[in-house]
Amino acid sequence: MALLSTGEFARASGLTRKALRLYDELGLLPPARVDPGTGYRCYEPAQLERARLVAWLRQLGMPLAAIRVVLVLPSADAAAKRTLGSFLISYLSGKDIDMTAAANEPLAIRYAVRTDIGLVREDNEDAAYAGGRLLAVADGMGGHAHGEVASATVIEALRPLDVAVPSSELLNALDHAVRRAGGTLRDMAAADPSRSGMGTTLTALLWSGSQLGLVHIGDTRAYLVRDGEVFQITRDHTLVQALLDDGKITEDEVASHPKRMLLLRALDAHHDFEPDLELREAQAGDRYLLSSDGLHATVDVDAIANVLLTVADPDDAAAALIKLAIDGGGPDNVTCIVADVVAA
Ligand SMILES: [Mn+2]
Repeated sequence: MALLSTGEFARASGLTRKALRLYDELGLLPPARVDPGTGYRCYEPAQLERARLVAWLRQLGMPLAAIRVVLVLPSADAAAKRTLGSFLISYLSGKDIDMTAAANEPLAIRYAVRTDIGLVREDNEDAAYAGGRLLAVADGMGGHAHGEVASATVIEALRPLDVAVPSSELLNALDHAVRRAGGTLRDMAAADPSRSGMGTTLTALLWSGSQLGLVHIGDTRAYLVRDGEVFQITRDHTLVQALLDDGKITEDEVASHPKRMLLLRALDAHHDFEPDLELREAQAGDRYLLSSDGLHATVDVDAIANVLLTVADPDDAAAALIKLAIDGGGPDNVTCIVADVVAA
């Protein structure tokens, strides 16, 4: 079928050319084709339906961010239709509702964070952040004062995400923040070569309704407790994990392996390692643990699971886990965030 010029498409859809340009920039309504020479935009007739929907919602005064959420809803999804219907009814009756949260089951988290320098180290190079929508643990490396800078840098890059991020943008937002942090580390190392060896791990969770974005690089970990079972939901980017995966060593050999500390991936000034990114579904009743390797390198997984399954209060559980690491000799900094998912 013949493509429509911008002018034809604007007339047919009731949107101005200026609006079409804006909606393209926002990713709401990208043209079917942009001529590489002239830059002229062309649209398919089939895009008219979406354009008319955008025009109609704009006439109602619906904010662009909410329109974006509506457009990504699968049209056959009954729950999504209900959400849109309730939004429109609320909107037309003058009530304000949060479209991003309403698209999902409303969940909240009860969280606690604890960190300890341990018994051996002179600095605490771990950094953490815990807020209503964002949980993050980073373990810095690179020697005196530098590891702290690296872990704080990535946490600072993530901190602005502790707001209402639409669920369709969770992974983009996390990926973007991690890349920005990598850029900052590169700038710091270029300005001060003594910092060129610094780097950090990162494990973070970002909530939007019942959707959960997970970003992970290095050997900090995330665990999920669901239905009385404990699952490690991140995979360490370490040499020993790779050797385990290849069947070259056994679980029992990990603890005594001479290179058990060696990371294959971290966020640093020299590499462009990809973080693991994953979208997950949270449920009321879930419990999450984010922790630095000061916990799992010292405390065995059964003892960690026992605390997670038996200590009800998140802060008491985080404190009990830290105590296990200290009782085990506290050879490293240790940080734990325990978060319980509850119906809002
Ligand atoms: Mn550590």
